[in-house]
Formats: sequence, structure tokens, C-alpha cells
Amino acid sequence: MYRKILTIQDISCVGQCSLTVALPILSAAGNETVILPSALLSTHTMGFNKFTCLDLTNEMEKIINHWKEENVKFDAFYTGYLGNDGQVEAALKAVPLLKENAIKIIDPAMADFGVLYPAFDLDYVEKIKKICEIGEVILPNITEACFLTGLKYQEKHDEKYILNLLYSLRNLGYKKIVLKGANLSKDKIRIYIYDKEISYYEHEKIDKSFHGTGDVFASSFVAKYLETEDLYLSTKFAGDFTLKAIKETLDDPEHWYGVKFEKCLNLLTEGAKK
Ligand code: PXL
Repeated sequence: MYRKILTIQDISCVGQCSLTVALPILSAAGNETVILPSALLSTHTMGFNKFTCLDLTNEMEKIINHWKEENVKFDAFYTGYLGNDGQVEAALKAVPLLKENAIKIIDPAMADFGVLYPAFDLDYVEKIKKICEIGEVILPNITEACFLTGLKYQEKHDEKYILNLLYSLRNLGYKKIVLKGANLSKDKIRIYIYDKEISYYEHEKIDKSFHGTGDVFASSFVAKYLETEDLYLSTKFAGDFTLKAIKETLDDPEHWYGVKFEKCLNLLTEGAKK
């Protein structure tokens, strides 16, 4: 399988997130990976003292128009962090470039730990709800699921709370849901999957959070899903891949801004041979 995927996210030059994660992961998995950068930042927006940002919304539209003229078509579509309403609108303009049966995966990367990332407000949430509607699969964490559904964020939660979030997401029309970060026990994290039925994959909990792990999870999920189209297998693979990347980073206190996912790329190359 050799798929041509379009991924739309920012380039954070330093920080190991968004396109600097998606491009190597999807390429290592044996896909032709076309990038459409939505913005160019010196670093990501979390934890550095400042960041520079060049908004590329206008350029995105020009690029999409050129691709239309060249009749460029894609087998898959994956969006992650998009910096503002205009960038989400511009990303939606790329949808006509997708082949009829293209796989569409949306990571509503906008929030964590109960709050929106610094760049975003509630109008932005409405735009993200719109782009999620075109997704075959959406990949929210618990906070993002709360913003999508309007339900209250509870750091401490039980399974009833998680199921309610899943049912509420389904009621909004989202078909396949991978809900990350269910924290139901002392030493395990669950990732819930809602396809025809609800299931979950459980893995070891690490009591330290790292930036960019949502993007590492989403990109490795997309890589495996393009190969298998199996929601459970892809979730398990991405959960294990992300955990391994975190473990590669834990012993290095200077590496606080992202995870060393490059050390795990070999896990993807087997799939590339298929
Ligand atoms: O990892 C998500 C992400 C991507 N891109 C930028 C970010 C963040 C998270 O804060 O700031 C620019």
C-alpha cells in the first residue's frame, strides 16, 4: 500500500510537534506525505518564553488553488493543530482535492488539562466542530471532547463519565471516535474506541506529561490506520509508540519540550514494506 496523504498543520521549527512529527512518521510508514503548513512558528506555544508566528492562511489558499489546476488528488487527509479560524476554513477548502473514498482523520488539537491552548477561544471550538464533521475518525483527548460536546471537564472521572462523553460525541454525528487519556486507575491509562461498539486499549501510566505527545499519537495512529483501517490495532499501535517515545525522553531533563519519537521510527518501517 502506498498512499498519498495530505496533512495540514503548523510548522513549529523547534518543539517536536505538528508537521515536524507528522512528516517523518507518515513517511517512515511508507506513505507519500504532502504537507500544507498553516503557519510557521519559531517554537510551539507551550512553555517557551515567547514565539514568533507567520500566519500562512493566504498562502494555503493559493497552494490549494494551484493543486486544483494541476489535478492533484489525495487518498487520505489528516489535520492537526490549526492556529486560527481562517486556517480551519482554508483547510476545508482542500477537501475537494480528496479522492471519493479518501480516509479523513481529524485531530481536534486545541486543548488539554481542562483548558484551551493559548491561541484559541470558543469561536475557534465551533470551527473545529465543523472540521470534525468531515472526519471518518476523530482523535480528541478528554478536554477536547468536553469542548466539542459542552460537557464539564472533570480531572477525576469514572467510566460513566467517559461513556457519557462518548455517547455525546456520537450524538453530534461523529462516527469513529478515539478518546485519549481516560484516567480511571492509579497506574493505567485507557484509550476508548467508539466504532460500532465501545472498547478500550489500556497501557501503563507515566506520571509526567510531555508536549507533542498528542501529535505523536495522532500521526502514528494515522500511519497504522492507513495500513490496516483497523481502529483497535491503530489505537494500540499509537498508544505503544507514544509510550515508547516518552520512555526514550524520561531520563533527559533538558528535553522538556517534546518527545524523542525519532528513536521509535523503526517500529513503523515494517508496515512500509506491505
Ligand atoms: O502539539 C500541539 C501543538 C501544535 N502546534 C503548536 C502548538 C501546540 C500545542 O500547544 O502550540 C504551535
